[in-house]
Formats: sequence, structure tokens, C-alpha cells
Amino acid sequence: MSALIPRPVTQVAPGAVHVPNWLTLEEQRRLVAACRGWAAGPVPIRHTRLPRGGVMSVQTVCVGWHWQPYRYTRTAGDVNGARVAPFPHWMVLLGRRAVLRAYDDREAADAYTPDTALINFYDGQATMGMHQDKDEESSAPVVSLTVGDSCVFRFGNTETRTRPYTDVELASGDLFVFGGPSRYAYHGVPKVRPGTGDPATGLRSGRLNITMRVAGLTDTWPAPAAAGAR
Ligand SMILES: O=C(O)CCC(=O)C(=O)O
Repeated sequence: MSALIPRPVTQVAPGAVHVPNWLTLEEQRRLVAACRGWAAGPVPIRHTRLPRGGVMSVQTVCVGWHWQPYRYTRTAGDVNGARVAPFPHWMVLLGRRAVLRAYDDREAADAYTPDTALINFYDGQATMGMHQDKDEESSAPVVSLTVGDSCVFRFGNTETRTRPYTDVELASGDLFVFGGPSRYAYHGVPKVRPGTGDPATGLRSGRLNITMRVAGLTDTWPAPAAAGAR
């Protein structure tokens, strides 16, 4: 029923834009297939352990750079020590298209070169608390894609994890970009709506979220993969 109600493109806050139904079904299928591959390795998808002993309810796998609280590395020392899968060029192009669609700014889109993505899988119970994405050295926008079940995406302000915030319904295929004055806004996912996804995406249940970012880091030399190989 809700698919019959058009959902307009909305600027949720300055620099924060929600574009419903941005990905085609075929693009969603390809993303699911790619994420399934990355979930298997070289660094398998896992529940991230937090420094104070907690475990995140979402499962996460990274490409390009590996995120662990609260830094990026090339190798996943907190999982299996392997180097993360490279960030594919097709995702750079997808990120540029996303920025162009959200901001209608060709220069900003052409300059956007994401080099890391966090791929989060939410089962029906998983949530994500309000937080800022601030482990990146770059303030380039974050591009967020949803595939599978819908969720409530809470988008707040840059000062506090509490109100004021806006609850946005993110559905399969939706794009959300936050940059500029909203780049460091607190955000989170208080609720996933089980059973709302279309199995034709290849995801039978749960929600997949892909956030592309610019880590803005440079490799140290020798690169981790080459270290010790003399
Ligand atoms: O799942 C989402 O939509 C948000 C994910 C997120 O906030 C993050 O990965 O930092």
C-alpha cells in the first residue's frame, strides 16, 4: 500500500538529503551479491566489540579500510588479522552519482572519492545508537544506501545525541547523503521493520546498509601486506 504513496526527495537538514527509491532493483541485487561476497571474507562479517566490553547488535564488514572502534586500519586486527577487501572502482562511481543526485553539484560529485565502506547487516532486533561519524580524517559527505527491510533512521544535530532530531523512514533502494553542515550530525537506527523488504533483492530478511566515506588516510610504508616479505 505504502508503495502507492509517492515519497518526495527531502532535505532533512542543511546538507542532509533523503532520496527515496534511488537504486533500481537490479542495482540492489548487485549490491546484495557484492556484500554477500565481502561478508564471507577475507575479513568475515562480525559483531563489533566495543572497548568497554559491549558488542554491537549489527554485524559489520568493511571494504577499503577496516573500521574498529574508533579508528581505521588496513588489516582487521580485532577480527582475523587479514587485510580488508579493496574498495572497488564501481563503488567510487556509485558514490559520485549519489552525491550528484543529492546535491546537484557536478564539481562536488566529481571530487568525491570514497575509499571505505561500512556494510552493516541488521536482523529484526538490531539497532544502532546515536553517534557521530568522526573517525575519518576527511569531512567529505557520507553516502548511505539501504537494501532490504525498512528502518527508522534518526537524524539529529551536531551538538547532542538527543533532540532535536528527525525520524526518517528508509526503505529498500533509498539514498541518504549527509555532508556540509550535517556531516557530524548524530544519527542512529532505533528500529528495523522486519518483513518489509522485497526478497527479489536477494535478501530474504534483514536490512543491509552501506555507508561510503572518505577515510582520508594514507598508508604507512611498508604497506601492511608487504611488511616482512623480503
Ligand atoms: O544503518 C544506517 O542507516 C546507519 C549506519 C551508521 O550510522 C553507521 O554505519 O555509522
